[in-house]
Amino acid sequence: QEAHAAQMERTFIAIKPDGVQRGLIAEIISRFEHKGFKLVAIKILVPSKEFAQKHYHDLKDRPFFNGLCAFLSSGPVVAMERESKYGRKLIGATDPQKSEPGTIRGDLAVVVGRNIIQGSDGPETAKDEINLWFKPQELVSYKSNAEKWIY
Ligand code: RTP
Repeated sequence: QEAHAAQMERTFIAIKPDGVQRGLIAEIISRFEHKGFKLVAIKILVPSKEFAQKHYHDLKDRPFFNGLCAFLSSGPVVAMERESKYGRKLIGATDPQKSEPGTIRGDLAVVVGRNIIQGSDGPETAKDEINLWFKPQELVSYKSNAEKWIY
């Protein structure tokens, strides 16, 4: 069981300032919780502009980079780490106009610059994002009995 937990893929998820200010924290968290993705870290913070630039460093050459970093640092963000492989399916396509109904963005967001949530796009970016946002002592390790029934 310990080995299983250690190997389980981890993903970083953040509810962006628009999701927090629209009062969607509980709605978004409940989607992951109901699916059965185990929460191992969570906190609320206002990221600095420099921190946002680090988080989005891959996009630094894109025309929307400055606006995106300004927006991420404009208010509280709820940062989470979960054990899950398929977070992106629940989140939906980057552009909410193209995300399927049933996904978080498809159901709750309208425009690409205000798509309420971010999730790692693969195991490598997940590791980088988790290291950027969380200290090791902020992660909890526990056995969820529900895993026996869901997975
Ligand atoms: P995320 O990292 O936020 O989950 O988003 P993603 O992988 O689905 O999309 P990515 O290409 O990494 O873009 C990061 C965020 O930038 C904003 N964006 N704006 N044309 C635009 O104005 C534009 N394109 C992307 C979105 O908020 C996207 O989530």
